[in-house]
Amino acid sequence: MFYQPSLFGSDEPSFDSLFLSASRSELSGSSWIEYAPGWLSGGDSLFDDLMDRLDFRQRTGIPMYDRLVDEPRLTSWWSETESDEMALPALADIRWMLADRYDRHFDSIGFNLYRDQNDSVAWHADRHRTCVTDAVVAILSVGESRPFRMRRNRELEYGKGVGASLTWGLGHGDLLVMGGACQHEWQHCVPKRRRAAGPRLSITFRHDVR
Ligand SMILES: O=C(O)CCC(=O)C(=O)O
Repeated sequence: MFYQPSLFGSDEPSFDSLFLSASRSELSGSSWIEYAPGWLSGGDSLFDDLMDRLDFRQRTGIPMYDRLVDEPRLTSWWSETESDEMALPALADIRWMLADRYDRHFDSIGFNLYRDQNDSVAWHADRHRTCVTDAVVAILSVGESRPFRMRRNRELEYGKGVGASLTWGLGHGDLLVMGGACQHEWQHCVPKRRRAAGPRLSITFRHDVR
């Protein structure tokens, strides 16, 4: 069954409130991933709406090996403490739906715009692991499909050899949720792509961000 928020016209975004396509994978350690392909439909109008409303910027001075570089993507940020809920009306129902399913109060949303195949984010784990032990991070992807990769955290694996990485192809309307100890035991990245790619927006819901 698809629930339809009342914001848009005929192709308004709707999401699978029963999470029928969701499947959970237990990862080694005490981490898990839930992946719901096609969770959102009407992603085109959501993409357009967010592009109109958000201000994106490029972070600079990001350490990369022995250099400081410009981050190869654009970002924007919404937080409950600093912004009005109605600044992003299309996401209000989605935020509450995720809160209900994952039992977390998602108080901030990060937006990452990968303009083309050359934009990417390097291997990392989310920084708010320093204040939350069992973080749930929900990523809703709209626009071009990009691979989302995960590998065991290299610091934990030191001396044990390099394990294989796991890959999900995150397409238009797909939802991927990381939970348990993912931000401690695992790292994730979105690599550059060789093949030409149009824009992709990842909408990343986090809780207890301080
Ligand atoms: O764009 C994505 O799917 C991942 C985003 C991410 O890992 C981050 O911003 O920390």
